[in-house]
Amino acid sequence: MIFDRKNLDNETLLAFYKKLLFPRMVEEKMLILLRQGRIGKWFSGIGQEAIAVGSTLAMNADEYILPMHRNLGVFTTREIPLSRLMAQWQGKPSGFTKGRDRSFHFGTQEYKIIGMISHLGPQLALADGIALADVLSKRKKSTLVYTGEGGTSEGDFHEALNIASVWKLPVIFLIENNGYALSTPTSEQYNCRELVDKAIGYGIEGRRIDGNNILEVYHTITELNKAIRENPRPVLLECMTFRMRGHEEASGIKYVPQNLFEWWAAKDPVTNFEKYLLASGVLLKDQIPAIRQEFSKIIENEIEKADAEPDIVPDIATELKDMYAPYRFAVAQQPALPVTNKRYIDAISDGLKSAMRRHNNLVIMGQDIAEYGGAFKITQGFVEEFGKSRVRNTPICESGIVGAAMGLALNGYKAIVEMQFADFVSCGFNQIVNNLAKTHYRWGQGVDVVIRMPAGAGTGAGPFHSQSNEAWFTKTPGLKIVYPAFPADAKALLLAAVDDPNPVLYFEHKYLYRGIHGDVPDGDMMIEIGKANVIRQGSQASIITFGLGVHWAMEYAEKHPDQSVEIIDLRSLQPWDQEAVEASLKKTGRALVLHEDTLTSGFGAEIAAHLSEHCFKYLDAPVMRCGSLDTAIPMSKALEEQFLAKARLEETMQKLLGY
Ligand SMILES: Cc1ncc(C[n+]2csc(CCOP(=O)(O)OP(=O)(O)O)c2C)c(N)n1
Repeated sequence: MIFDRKNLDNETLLAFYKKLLFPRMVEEKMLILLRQGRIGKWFSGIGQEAIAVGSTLAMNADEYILPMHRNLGVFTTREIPLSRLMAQWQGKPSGFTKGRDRSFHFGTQEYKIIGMISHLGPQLALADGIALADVLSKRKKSTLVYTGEGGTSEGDFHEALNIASVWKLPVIFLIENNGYALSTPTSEQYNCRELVDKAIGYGIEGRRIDGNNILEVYHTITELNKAIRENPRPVLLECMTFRMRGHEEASGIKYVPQNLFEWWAAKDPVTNFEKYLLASGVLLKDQIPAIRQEFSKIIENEIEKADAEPDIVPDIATELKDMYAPYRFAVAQQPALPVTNKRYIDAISDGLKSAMRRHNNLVIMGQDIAEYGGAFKITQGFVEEFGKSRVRNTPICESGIVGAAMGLALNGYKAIVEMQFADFVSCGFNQIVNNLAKTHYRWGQGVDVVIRMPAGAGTGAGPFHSQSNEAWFTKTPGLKIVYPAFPADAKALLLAAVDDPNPVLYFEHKYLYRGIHGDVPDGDMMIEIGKANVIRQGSQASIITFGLGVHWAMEYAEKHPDQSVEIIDLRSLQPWDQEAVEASLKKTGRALVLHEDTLTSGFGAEIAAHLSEHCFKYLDAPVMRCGSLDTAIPMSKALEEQFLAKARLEETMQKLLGY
């Protein structure tokens, strides 16, 4: 192995050696602790340390790194005390996730490290958002994100590189090519000659280097950083290395040919660098035992410190509270604002514009939303007022853009993502339910992102442009979900969603866009998320509904003036207003839960279950549900009408009142 020190002095080289040796020694200790059952899982990075250490040394301390499961060297090089890492691995209180997540699955703003979730791939787009925040703030910074070669097969890899290239984001995408993804060799993972060749397809620079040579890693990334901080653009960097142990310590290595281990053992990053330093007189042979002894002592002490820490005492209230970033809705003492009569769609646009004016750090992203104004023209004219850097057309990649939105939030921005149709959120599902939703619970970081969801049927648009998919998300703790049914609520809930530091899914019904209008306050006004509205008083039965269902219920009530029907518009589904619903039921004794979503496991099931459990003694009839047919949504008018819950509203109400 050839080492080129370039301009590095002896002292720096010695410091690099220590940075490289330390994680190796920690790893060796981990193998012992693992055998003793004092830590759970361990993904060894032995043999790959030069990448983690060399790359971290090349980053400035205030630049973000997004490492993977084998990159202990990132954490030690950034000098996180080993006792805190141990506490994290043992699930102790002073760990980064309070016992809620394992191994390296945590982030820390203090050390500018954003750890991965278990899923391979999503971290790549987070780096895009972080870098975008730097570019928008005119900070000359680089962001470094890792993936294994196996992870490059995920769609998230493609989306993140494409976005970074189109938006010229200063991100180093570092592939740690260690030969195997669990048991899968590279020959079964990809079929290009070298992974770095993929850079050509994205129109970006690619480099392939020896990942076992710390100086090559350090110099390459230092040089790339210098260039991309000044002239922002992404780079794909393939670092060749080898996984010297099993995928994780329990999984064995039988499938790896022995000769590969021998070949790569000769290229060991620590011993080769040590040899080089000895040969060049930077390190003296008799210094090594002293360095090792010092490290052993530190390691023992730090482990003892973590061992001495008491275990976590479980507390349900704390767990529930920490699911969400703290937020107190300030009940505004608003003067009566002048109003203008507006369509639902214009109220949304109005709310968005107000939000953009209120928050200078708010960025909207979506397909065709800039000059074109979006598929429904909600952002028409926004580019003129807010500019293209804050009103961003995106490539067609929902997962990447939701990930980039989270990255923006991690780096001080707020983001709104417009799904062109709510149906397409399925392509960004993982980022929402696993990254956006779980991050605050895991390591205490709020994710200030709103996803706009143009949802619902009624326009004959068929199975993939009409879905009511709120129930895909209502069962995911960590998300807030709102669903306005009127123009004033649409504006107020949008402003509230943007104000809230948690991820909020904002459902807007396409059928209502141009179909309804109402008075909307001209100024900024918010409604507290989680508060329902009793829009019609009654004494015989309560219809509990939201979205288009509210309008069906109103139509029903008008058609039946002889029946005294109370209508509750939930407005928010997560959290939902249990108090208002219970109060209504106690008054009427009969409840119908109505929604446009299909019946089985629709959100109505949750409300019905809640009422049966908590309000049984007030019920004069079983709680009934009225939902759409348990089929996909058909296109033709007659079929769609038959599908929708509205077709069964009369008969269900008859059943409820006649019981
Ligand atoms: C989306 C997803 N699919 C599958 C897995 C299970 N899994 C965990 S690590 C791993 C192999 C990863 O290989 P690679 O990306 O090359 O990284 P390495 O472990 O070799 O460092 C697999 C399949 C996962 N974590 N995420």
